[in-house]
Amino acid sequence: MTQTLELNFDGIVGPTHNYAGLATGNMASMRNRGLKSNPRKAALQGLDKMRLLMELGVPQAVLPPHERPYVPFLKALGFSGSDKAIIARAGKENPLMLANCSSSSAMWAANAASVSPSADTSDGKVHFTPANLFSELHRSMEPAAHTQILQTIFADDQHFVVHDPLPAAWAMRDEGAANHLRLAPSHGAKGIELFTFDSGMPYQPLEPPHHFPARQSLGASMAVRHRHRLRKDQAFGVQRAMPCIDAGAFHADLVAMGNEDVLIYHQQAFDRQSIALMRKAYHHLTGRYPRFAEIAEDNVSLADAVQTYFFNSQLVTLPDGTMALIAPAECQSHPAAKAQIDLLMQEHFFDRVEFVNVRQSMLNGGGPACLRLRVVLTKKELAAMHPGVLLTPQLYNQLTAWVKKHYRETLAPADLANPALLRESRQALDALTKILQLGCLYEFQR
Ligand code: SUG
Repeated sequence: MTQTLELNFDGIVGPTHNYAGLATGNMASMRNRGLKSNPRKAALQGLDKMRLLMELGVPQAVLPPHERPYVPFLKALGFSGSDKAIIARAGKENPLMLANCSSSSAMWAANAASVSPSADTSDGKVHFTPANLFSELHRSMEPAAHTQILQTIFADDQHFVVHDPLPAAWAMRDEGAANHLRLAPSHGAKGIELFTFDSGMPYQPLEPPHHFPARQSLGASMAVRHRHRLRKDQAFGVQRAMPCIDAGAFHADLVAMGNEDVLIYHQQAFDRQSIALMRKAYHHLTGRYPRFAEIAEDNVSLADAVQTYFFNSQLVTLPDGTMALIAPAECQSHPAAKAQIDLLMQEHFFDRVEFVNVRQSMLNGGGPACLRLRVVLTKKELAAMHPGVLLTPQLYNQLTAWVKKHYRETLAPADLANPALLRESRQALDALTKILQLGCLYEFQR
């Protein structure tokens, strides 16, 4: 059995999952604003994806949802009175702010943090930098809770360093692992880490021709590399081509995916020079060449990629060393995406494909890969983390029963103002901390 593995931490969808149209530049979020959601279905779809991975032999863990609606934020804006009264008043006076405070967006764990495995860091520890998620108001409420949760799970400072998020400033805007790729001969070997960024200069504001926000800064990408103590020849900043962002690919994981020595990317994702640099650096470090698959615009257009979330598939290593693609069901019914998957499989970029239905998340612009944070751990490091969040068949059963007990089947935007939702959500999260043995994680519990 291999001494190093990759653990996928999926965010559990929260009880307030809804469609508020909050994310500028995220086509699905903008298009589906105001739809009724089904939080129960959303959470069960997420758990089913996790079970699939577990059954394939890919280690799986969970991250708990954050406290929502997040009353402390409304208090900071001047709302006062009892928590119930604050929710009711915010619903009447500022429903958009209430929607921001009620988003279940912490479920997209790929935005929780950037992670560097101990094989890459000069102090031999696993480093985490929780993302500051500065670009979107509803997501800017996540970093403190992500930090606390990661500190709780990875508390052992002999093996782990959980940094603070970068300063919350436009020049340091950071969206975590969704913009981070790693190439290595195997999970446990030294690899090169690619930090993609969206703006040309560290302190450059949004340039006029681009109408959607560029959510990852060069400043953040540089700072994370320094903090994680990555060697110069093992860490690179790669600029993402701007047309991607305006086409709706607001994170790099909508135009590229990788695993071990494989990188599959859209023709328009990166410039030629960066691709050549990655190849050279990989060869220099490992003595081998990585396997790159460039997907032509004629095969899967950027628009198709954004519509199907083709690149938001999870490429994972199975216990026998082969690779599987965990692709959104939307790719199965899309002729161009399906044909491209078949072709990549024929060319042995992966050996198996599984299509997963995460439709409730997809309607908010989050595919299979958005829902998970990859953490490469040695067996020793695995033994040092909090075990309560590791998915087992028993925990899967407990969590599905918990969702069925606590989650609503429909949630319309107006329901967010109902104080009963606050009570239900807190009851659910309180019960979850017991299931996952996480102690008093939430502010309302203290
Ligand atoms: O930040 N959607 C998320 C989706 C994140 C996807 N993550 C990755 N690509 N890794 C976002 O845009 C929508 C919320 C709403 O509109 O209600 C939202 O936040």
